[in-house]
Amino acid sequence: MEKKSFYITTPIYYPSDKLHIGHTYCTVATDAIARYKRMRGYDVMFLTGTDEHGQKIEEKAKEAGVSPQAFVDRIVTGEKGVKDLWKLMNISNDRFIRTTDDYHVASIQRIFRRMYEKGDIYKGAYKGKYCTPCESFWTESQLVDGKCPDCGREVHDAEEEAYFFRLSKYAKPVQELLESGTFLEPASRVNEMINNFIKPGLEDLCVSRTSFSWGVPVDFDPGHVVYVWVDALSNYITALGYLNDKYDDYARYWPADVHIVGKEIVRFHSIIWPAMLMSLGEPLPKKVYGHGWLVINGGKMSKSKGNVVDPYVLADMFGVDALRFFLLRTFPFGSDGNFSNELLISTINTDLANDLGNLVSRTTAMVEKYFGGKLIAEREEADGDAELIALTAKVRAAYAEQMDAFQLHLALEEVFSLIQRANKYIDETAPWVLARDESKKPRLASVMYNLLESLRVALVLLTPFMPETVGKALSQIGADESERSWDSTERFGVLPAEVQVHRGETLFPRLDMAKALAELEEREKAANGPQIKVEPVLPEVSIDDFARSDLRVCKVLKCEAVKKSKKLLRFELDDGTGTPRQILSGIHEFYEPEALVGKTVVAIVNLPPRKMMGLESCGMLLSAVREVDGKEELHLLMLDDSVPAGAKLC
Ligand code: ME8
Repeated sequence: MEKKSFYITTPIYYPSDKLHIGHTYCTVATDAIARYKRMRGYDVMFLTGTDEHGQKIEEKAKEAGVSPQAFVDRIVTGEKGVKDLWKLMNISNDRFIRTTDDYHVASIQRIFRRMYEKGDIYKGAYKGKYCTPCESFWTESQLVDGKCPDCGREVHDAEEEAYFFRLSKYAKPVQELLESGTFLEPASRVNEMINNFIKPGLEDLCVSRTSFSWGVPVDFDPGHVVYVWVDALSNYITALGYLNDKYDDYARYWPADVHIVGKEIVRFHSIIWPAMLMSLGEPLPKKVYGHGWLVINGGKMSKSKGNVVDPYVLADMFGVDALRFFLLRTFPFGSDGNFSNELLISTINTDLANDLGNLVSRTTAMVEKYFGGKLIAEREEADGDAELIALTAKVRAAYAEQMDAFQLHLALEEVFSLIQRANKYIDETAPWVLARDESKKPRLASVMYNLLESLRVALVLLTPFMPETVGKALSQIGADESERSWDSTERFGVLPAEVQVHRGETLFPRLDMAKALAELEEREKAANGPQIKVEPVLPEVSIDDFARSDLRVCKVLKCEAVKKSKKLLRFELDDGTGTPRQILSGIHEFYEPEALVGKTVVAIVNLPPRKMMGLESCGMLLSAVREVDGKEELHLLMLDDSVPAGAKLC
């Protein structure tokens, strides 16, 4: 029988900075759902990727002094970049799209043209506030005190030619879509969309810009680039081969079963995206699920607030699976969750070390101790077994229901109710008492078997959340491949009667809260390194302009503090001309004058002379200056003493 398809996506990430734990949360959640669906026998397509165009990226690249493509390449494919992070987090995406991929760019041009030819895109004028020095358009609401939010300078009214998408035309069908069935979940987001965006009136959307160039060019009107959201949203179909030859899966997977997205981009996915698809005459996705944010002390993580949490540090210290588990067990998927290191450590201790880890280690230890690792075939059932067996079946069914509704934390809650019940079953049956009496061996074997079986079912259900560790635990309890599938959990009693356990390493060691917090702080500090403020690269100068600066090697003949000045040092330098040169330099707070005599330094010698504290300075010494952790550091440029005075720098 042909498998049913299941197409699931995450948002494609802006590679404007390194990804943090909030991004990781979304992708790990999507991964758990994708793994669950595969386990249930679906033909899954799980797509993620990066959204690489737009003004923000163009500006960041400029600041970094590299091309936009080089800038995004570093964040997407470079060390500890997006792709590395997903590999580390064991993300099982089937495809990874970059919006700078050629096939995607070509599809976007065709999509734009199709909507234009249909009459849904037309040419108009984009009105806004323009900051001339920054060459940026702003909307009224983006201004800060009526000024440019980037440079704080005056802005003026301006217009630029732009294309518009007739979003207004689709207001009614989009509203009907939002109100019908379960297109948008959680249901609370539906009213938010209707009241905040549809009811006030949907305006046509500006879908091209001419004031920057890092985007997909409109092929029939070159100076325009396609609005980044039109480009980004379309990734969900271009990655399947829509209007391109790269892939051929559109018929197989579209419409998507679910787009998993963060709450702030629900608007784009539940209003603009369906309207675009209606315009293209394509089927609509079956569902958009808007998850909440991970917040810190109630506020969103952001680099400017300095409160972003680095997933690399957490995964390295606690393990990938513990981190995946924590994210999905702790925070209800549809709501915001307050992230803290304390919560992470206590969840690992309570659920993983105490409940799950203990159950695995106690059970395997007892099978080893009482049966040499291999159970005997004779069994003796007793009252109390039926309840554990019935609970196992109930948990499996409830888990499936919650997973199908993307209530990942509730699905885990179910599994843990079984794990806790199994731990209690150990206390109730007291195997150590049964073990004292040889005639109770069949009963003891039965208790052990029931524990292994309920544990096996719990572990299979945990597989989408912690694939690595669960695999190890299933090996410890002697489950082979055929005893790890979803179908194998339908029935209690699948493990062979004489199952062989292999006690192994402790899966989740208990953590000491204070020690773990202190170590984490150290690791975070080490990972961040000193905060060095990097100045943006200045605009280009010609080689001729540069060559007009006369930079020379000088030897320090004399150096002394200038009287009544805290900062100034007076240098007498041999610049190779035979006449000593006097230069004043404000570096006393960084150097004692005696220490500099005899050093080989570099000066620019063709600056106009300048008077300071009554003394003439003929040039300037070169230093390397940087701000580290908010404090200025200065290093006078010094060369090897073998370089002679008067040598020119070029
Ligand atoms: O929005 N907690 O990209 P993005 C939970 N390129 N989720 C968070 C989060 C947090 N603290 N911070 C960010 C974009 N996210 C677009 C998407 S899709 C066609 C284009 C989530 O890198 C955020 O909600 O800014 C969003 O869903 C995702 O990370 C990507 O954010």
